[in-house]
Amino acid sequence: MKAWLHSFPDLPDTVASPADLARLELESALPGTPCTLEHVPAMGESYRVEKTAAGYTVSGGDSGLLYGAYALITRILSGESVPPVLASAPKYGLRMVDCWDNPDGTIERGYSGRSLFFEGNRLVYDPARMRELGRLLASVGLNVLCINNVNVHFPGQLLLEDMLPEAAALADIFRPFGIRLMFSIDFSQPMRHGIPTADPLDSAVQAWWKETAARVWTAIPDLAGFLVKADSEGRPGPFTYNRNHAEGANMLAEAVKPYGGIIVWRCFVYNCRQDWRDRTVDRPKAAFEHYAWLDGQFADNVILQIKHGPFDFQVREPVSPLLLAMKHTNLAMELQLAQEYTGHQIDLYTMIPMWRELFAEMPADNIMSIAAVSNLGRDANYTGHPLAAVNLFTYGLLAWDPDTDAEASVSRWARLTYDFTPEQHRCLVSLLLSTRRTYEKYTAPLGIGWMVNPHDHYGPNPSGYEYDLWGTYHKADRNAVGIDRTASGTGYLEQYSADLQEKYGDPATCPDLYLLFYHRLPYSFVMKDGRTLIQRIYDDHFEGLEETKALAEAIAALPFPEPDRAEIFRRMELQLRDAREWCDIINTFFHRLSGVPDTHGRVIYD
Ligand code: GCW
Repeated sequence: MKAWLHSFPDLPDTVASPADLARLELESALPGTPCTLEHVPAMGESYRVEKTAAGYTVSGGDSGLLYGAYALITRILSGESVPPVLASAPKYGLRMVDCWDNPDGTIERGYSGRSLFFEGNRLVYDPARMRELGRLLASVGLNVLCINNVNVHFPGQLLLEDMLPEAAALADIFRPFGIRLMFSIDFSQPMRHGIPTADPLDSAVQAWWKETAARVWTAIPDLAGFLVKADSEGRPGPFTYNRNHAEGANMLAEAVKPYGGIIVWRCFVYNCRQDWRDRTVDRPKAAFEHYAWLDGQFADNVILQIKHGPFDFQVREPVSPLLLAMKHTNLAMELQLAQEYTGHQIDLYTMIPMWRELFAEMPADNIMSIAAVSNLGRDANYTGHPLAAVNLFTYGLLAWDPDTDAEASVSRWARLTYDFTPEQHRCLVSLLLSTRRTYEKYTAPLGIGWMVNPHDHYGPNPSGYEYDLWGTYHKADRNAVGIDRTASGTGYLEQYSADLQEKYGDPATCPDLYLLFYHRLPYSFVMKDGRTLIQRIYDDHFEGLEETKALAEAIAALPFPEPDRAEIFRRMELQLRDAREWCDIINTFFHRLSGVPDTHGRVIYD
């Protein structure tokens, strides 16, 4: 079993550089194929692989050589033909994986076991597993790993204080893989050191961060930077001192600048203490309102990291208007591999079709970097569900090249993981590509989002958040459902350009799958295909359940090797149970409210 390179030989712990590693990997993966490496430092991360009479010549800069080696290895092992010249450069500078790992070994929104990096409030790890992880990430071109949760509570802060030697040793392990570490920091951290404030304009605060940066970069000279969640869901930030986020981020940026460090500043700022009675606040508007006016005011070494949609990693959201608005600021788009709202790595959910849709709405040049919340954990297969690894793999390819084709990349992962016949392979790829739509059908309808159990975010609960503080309401009543976000409603749509306002503003032209994100509509609303809104809701849910049954049958017919087989089947059973629960609860919810029967007379439980 190839298992996407897990089963490769363990790497020696003495690898000096990406070039050395490239040589080792080529020798062990392609024995008997002579490969020559040409180190061209100016090529940086880019590579060129050329077929020669005897074998291949791989040229590239430091990590370019390694990426070239993996490009060749993964193509050959997946049975793809290698063109005479294979040359590539990454589109985005920082291709980040953000782990939400806590020092006590738990992972916030983690579904693959405990942390790979922490236990008992210490940084402890298995070096052999770290090398294996380095190989997985580098083999798809990922180059930054933030190891700790953006929610930095004490003792997470100790990373900068007394876990630095262990962190430096970890950075040494990842360095030959072209991977740099990043740390999440707590904006109020100076206050643990006798400074009475964290005001970014206070000179003692500024001096503390400068000294800290000097200490941290002395220990880890190539640390990529700091990741900051400020004024978000209770985390401290500049608002406490009446400072804006440019003032906060720029202060940190100045401290890390001498070392080439970057401040990645998250824009997940909204009122998480909203009164559901208050109709004047519409949560998706928040990020744009907080940041768009600051465009052009951030230092060069600040990157604003913006979640892909205006809410929070729902199954379907429009592209965040902030990603389209800030033309004079370095931006990173944040995706989420961890399946927080997409089935907890129990339900099958292949993400690349969704990511392709995002890029169809947003020019790839709008961003300079890309990040994804990790789906990794200490489980032997790293991603809990064996098939969830496809999301890490395809994310890497997309972060390198946003034009990456969904089917081709899923297909490469499948070939690198399972030895199937061509027919079985085609079946697996098409199943994986279908899973996002299936999940979307049986969960909250037509872009409305949420409807999950509060807090853990798994399973249906149509009004679980309806009278809560989080700003995620559907306002379903006996006549209608949804929130009007056009100019006549909350005005959210006005954060977009005129052409998008036109496309989404009229329910007659708004694509069906976004209808209830933008509009409040009566159940009798007639959709483009002639069905009523309520009938469409019922149909989608019944279809989602039927598709899941078919998925389970097709998956059962594929010869997955153990231990994957047992794990895949076990989770498929749970997905089937949950899809049924979703289908019946959502249909019953809308049927009870509307009183409208299903035109096909299928069973809806009252
Ligand atoms: O959706 C919320 C999650 C939190 C997470 C937060 C964020 C790390 O439920 O668990 O906190 O997003 O992105 O900061």
